[in-house]
Amino acid sequence: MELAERVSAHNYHPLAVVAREAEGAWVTDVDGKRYLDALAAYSALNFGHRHPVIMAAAAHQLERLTLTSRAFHNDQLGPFCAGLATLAGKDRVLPMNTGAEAVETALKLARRWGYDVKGVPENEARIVVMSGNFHGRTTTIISFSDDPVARRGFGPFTPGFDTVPYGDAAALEAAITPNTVAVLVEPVQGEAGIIIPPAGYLEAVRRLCTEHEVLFLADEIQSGLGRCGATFACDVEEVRPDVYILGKALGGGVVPVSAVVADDDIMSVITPGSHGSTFGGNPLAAAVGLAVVGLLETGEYQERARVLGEQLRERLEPLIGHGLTAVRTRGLWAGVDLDPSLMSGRQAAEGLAERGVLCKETHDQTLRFAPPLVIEASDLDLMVDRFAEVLRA
Ligand code: IF1
Repeated sequence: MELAERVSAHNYHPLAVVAREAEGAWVTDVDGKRYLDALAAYSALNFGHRHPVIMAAAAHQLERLTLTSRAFHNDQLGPFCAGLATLAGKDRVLPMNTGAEAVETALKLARRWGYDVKGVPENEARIVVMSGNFHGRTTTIISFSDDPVARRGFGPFTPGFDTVPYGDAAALEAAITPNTVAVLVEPVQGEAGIIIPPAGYLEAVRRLCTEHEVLFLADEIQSGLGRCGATFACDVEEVRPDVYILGKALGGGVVPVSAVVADDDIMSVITPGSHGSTFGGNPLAAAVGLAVVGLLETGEYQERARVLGEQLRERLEPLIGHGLTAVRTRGLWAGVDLDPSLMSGRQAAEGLAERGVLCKETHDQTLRFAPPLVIEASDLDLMVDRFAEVLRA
């Protein structure tokens, strides 16, 4: 820990836990202490640490071919894109690596679609984004963040974005102009504290986008791939966006894998040489991504998230008024607001770490629970029992 603090940039303030190995929902530190992982790398570990199916796919591919660049084909990209496109009910996949790259890709896709298909005048495209959004850390993405900590000292910023209150369909309708090409929205806001929009909001976004010929870009990087009790968070409201933006768990917790998934009438505006990435769609990433698609095709993990999420909600809600002021859940994902007079989110996370549970606060008073979807029901109870102990301490 001291070495890392001496030689790596201080862009994080980690808990004093040094992980050495992990399996499933459990992490072991360098002293042999075991922790239950209630963060799952912000939902990048939906299938747990080192899931055997994912590790087997990675090991097999490591023995054959790891990288070619996109200058040539490889035998893994086709099957991966076909599997993911089918899972999403779309025609085509543009593979990238990190979530931010997929968000940037979707923004470029929407702008070019606006010019080439919708007929918006060049350089006049507008994209509507939400208050409280988190879509990544690139300069363009923080240009439309409303978090001063994410923006300070990083200007000048990219123009072309209009912000509306999250969950407010009327405000969204008012913000759409003839030059609006897309709406970018998290179906559930993660960093904001697992903020669930009012019932019917995602349907309203869908209706408004259809009426005004605007692309509905769903950032499912954190909410997708089983976390919300369905393949995508949009599925919970039976809404189908024009573009799925995926990442995190798509890489199985092994390598960064992200993707933009859409039909041909949108994806066809991307022509050879107009967008790319050294590692996007590499054979190792594609092999792991295909294994993840295979895990999601059974529906087993979506069901687990639903059933365990219900157990989590039933265990957390009685704590309202006993240390908590609010509980928000969707699938196996919970945001709880701590009573400020009791403790901060950081203090709660530290208390949980002392009791062998890894968690992370978001902003000052909110703690988020996002254990791997492979967690045992008994371990989920243990997680809440430890949390109740922290609140009582
Ligand atoms: C950090 C937050 C979570 C995301 C959504 C895109 C991205 C993310 C909905 C970008 C990434 C990560 C980034 C990481 C911590 C974590 C995070 F606290 F930052 F906001 F999860 F809530 N869309 N979220 O949640 O994906 O480029 O990171 O692969 O930056 O501290 P990425």
